[in-house]
Amino acid sequence: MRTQVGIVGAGPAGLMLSHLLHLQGISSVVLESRSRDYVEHRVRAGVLEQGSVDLLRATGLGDRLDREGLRHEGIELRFDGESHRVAMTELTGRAITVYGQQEVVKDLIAARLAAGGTILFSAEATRLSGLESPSPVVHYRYEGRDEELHCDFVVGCDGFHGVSRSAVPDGVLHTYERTYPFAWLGVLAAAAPAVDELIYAHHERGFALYSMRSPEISRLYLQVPADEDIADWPDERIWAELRTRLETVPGWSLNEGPILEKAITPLRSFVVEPMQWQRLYLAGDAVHIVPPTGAKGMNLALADVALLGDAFAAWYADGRTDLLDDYSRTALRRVWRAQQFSWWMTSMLHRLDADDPYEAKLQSSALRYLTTSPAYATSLAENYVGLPAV
Ligand code: RFL
Ligand code: PHB
Repeated sequence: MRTQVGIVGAGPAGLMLSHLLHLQGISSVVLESRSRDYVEHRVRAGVLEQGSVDLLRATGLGDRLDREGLRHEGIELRFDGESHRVAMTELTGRAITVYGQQEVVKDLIAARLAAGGTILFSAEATRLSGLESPSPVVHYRYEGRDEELHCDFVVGCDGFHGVSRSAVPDGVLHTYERTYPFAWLGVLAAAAPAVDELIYAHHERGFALYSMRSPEISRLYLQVPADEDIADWPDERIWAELRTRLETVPGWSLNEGPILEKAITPLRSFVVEPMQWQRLYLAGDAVHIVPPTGAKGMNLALADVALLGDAFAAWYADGRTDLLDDYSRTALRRVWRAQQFSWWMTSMLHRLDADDPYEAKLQSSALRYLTTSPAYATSLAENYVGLPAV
């Protein structure tokens, strides 16, 4: 098979890139190791920055998002038995939209298939070759056979565990990373959200987050130790811990309901530089991971491929290489802003070291400062809703 741009991975990055290329008249094929059903039902991110919403609308994907997405103009911080609102829209003029990642993925798949695009599901890329030539190849397994996808460029959008990054020879890439001694236990519950806005709660037993997906579905997270086993968390224990960490304000209680799904995700900060080698471009979680506290992962993936869409358009329209050459440098500016913001939010809100009361005092002071200083709160708000330029 031959196409102009070969894309590995049908997450938000790969699918959005294929959609953007199609709008520019550039052909692409997306290879995805999982089934369509699997990627459409994988519960992950939920917060779209203003810039991501603008991109989805501008490329014809705004209809269901505008009908079902929940626009939020603030977030709540809970700590020391108090509750404070960060009025994001008042402070920045911008807002976030709560709309599940799997809904973005469904909308993108539907748009690509309606336009006659090719997404091969259950097609696992096994290796890349010829990246230094004008015609690189993605080798993949499909329906029990070894196949080849020949293209002008390969874009690795295959997430943290994908194969694309490892096609770059040793010594080229630099890795920057941080692991945290805790993870998030995330649950999806058939319970009406008890609030209109997200609650980020700092508690001596650990961080908790109250989010949602719709007027009927809540999405909740608990900080747990990094090596925690989900089998040790029956539903009753999860609800009890959520109540302890979130019901800290007099007269407020959460709504409980059947837990539809639960999983534990480790927290990690990770960046690989540069994001390109020869004819291979890397985007999204394949080259950078942020802890979810800043809600940046999916937004960064979309921002990467927005740059790539313009860069390939310039190359195919008039042979311009400047945008392709600048891709890594330009993308990394936003990536590092999100890294710092996500690390800062994570450090401020989680229980770090139980034996270090000094850390806990710093956290309380930072949280209190956010509630008294518009300048500090604006810094949080403008990063959270997404900076137009970085
Ligand atoms: P994805 O979504 O991981 O997609 C990669 C795809 O590549 C496929 N693949 C392969 N396909 C073919 N051949 C191979 N060899 C392959 N290897 C892998 C995989 O099956 C997959 O379909 O990466 P992408 O597109 O870069 O998107 C990144 C986002 O998914 C990720 O950053 C976010 O989910 C992170 N994240 C959040 N981001 C936000 O912006 N806001 C949030 O509120 C937010 N909350 C979260 C999150 C991630 C979480 N988890 C579970 C990691 C909350 C959680 C709990
Ligand atoms: C979510 O709704 O899944 C969510 C919201 C905010 C975050 C992370 C995840 O910071």
